[in-house]
Amino acid sequence: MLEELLARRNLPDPLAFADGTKVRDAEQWRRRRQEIAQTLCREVYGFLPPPPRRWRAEIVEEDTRFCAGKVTLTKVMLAAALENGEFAFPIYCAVPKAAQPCPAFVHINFRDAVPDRYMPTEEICDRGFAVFSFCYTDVTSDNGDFDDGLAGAIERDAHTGPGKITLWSWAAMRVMDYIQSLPCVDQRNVAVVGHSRLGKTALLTGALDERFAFAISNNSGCSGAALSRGKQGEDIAAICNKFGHWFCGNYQKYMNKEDEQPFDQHWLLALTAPRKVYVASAEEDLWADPVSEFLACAAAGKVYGRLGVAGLVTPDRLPLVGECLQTGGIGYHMRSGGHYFSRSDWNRYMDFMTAHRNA
Ligand code: GTR
Repeated sequence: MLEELLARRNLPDPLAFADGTKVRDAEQWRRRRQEIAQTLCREVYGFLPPPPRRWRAEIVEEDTRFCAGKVTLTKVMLAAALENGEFAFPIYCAVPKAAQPCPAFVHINFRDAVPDRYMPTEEICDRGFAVFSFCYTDVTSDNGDFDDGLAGAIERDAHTGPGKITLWSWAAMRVMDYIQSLPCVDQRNVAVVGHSRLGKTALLTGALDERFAFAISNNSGCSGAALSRGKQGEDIAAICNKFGHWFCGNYQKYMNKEDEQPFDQHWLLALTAPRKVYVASAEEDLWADPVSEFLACAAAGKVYGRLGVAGLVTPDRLPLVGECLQTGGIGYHMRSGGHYFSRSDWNRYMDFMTAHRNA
């Protein structure tokens, strides 16, 4: 049944190079990965600014008694030297004291609060995970102002320069730079996670930065985890009309022309292979389109298969509400309810990371 549903979407093959030759092994996949990354950056998200020439971290606040003393919470300013000067933004680091080094999340959040309604910090730390978060608008505003924050510190090409999603991704990578200096974190088990527009951002981050062992997208939908071909709810025209600043200029040319894309969103998921990627949908989130999110996982699973690892392990049918597929390298669940980043989503991500923890 799934093969038939996928065939109807008429998807471009991530395992075929632009010249038509097929990827046969992991070595060729490494090259094809580069080709896919170039395509998605050039056509959808814009190219990442280069990493900073220099960066530094300064702890500006520290609470060693957070969560009744179980957790150390620090506020750290990360400052990077860039083309047009220095750019700095605050991050919030909640690290449990027990069982270090611990696996960790980089959570790209809508707010800077700790905890936050999308981030149950104590529950996360109680399960042995650290969580490093930042507020996306502390990096650059969520609008067409490309002079604000990080955007103002770099030069940007109108067609292929970074959209705002890419700039938020770049910041998540700087959090990873900082994490790499911390002995309290299990470096082999760091995830990047976000919800909705920030789920799109988390997928791009995990796709492009192989230091992340897990990329987790909560209800990311259009131009995130969901296939664009045949998608219900939001489409490329709707997203570009309202949120064109999230993307590079080139993306506009695919408005109402989904079928002309030489790629589709399963390529974004596939970039994480053979590392782990997780997509979560919500039953009532029809704007995001759970079916198109799920089918993208099934399509990306073929890349995992070619690399000799399980991708999406699923019965041959669409997912049921409440179903949780965590056996393969691609995780998926369908939560009941609407567009939201809930505690149950977090718990499932932690289940998956625990089951797939890298030794
Ligand atoms: C919606 C947008 C979605 C999703 C969401 C969000 O309005 O159309 O693509 O990203 O915003 O980020 O909350």
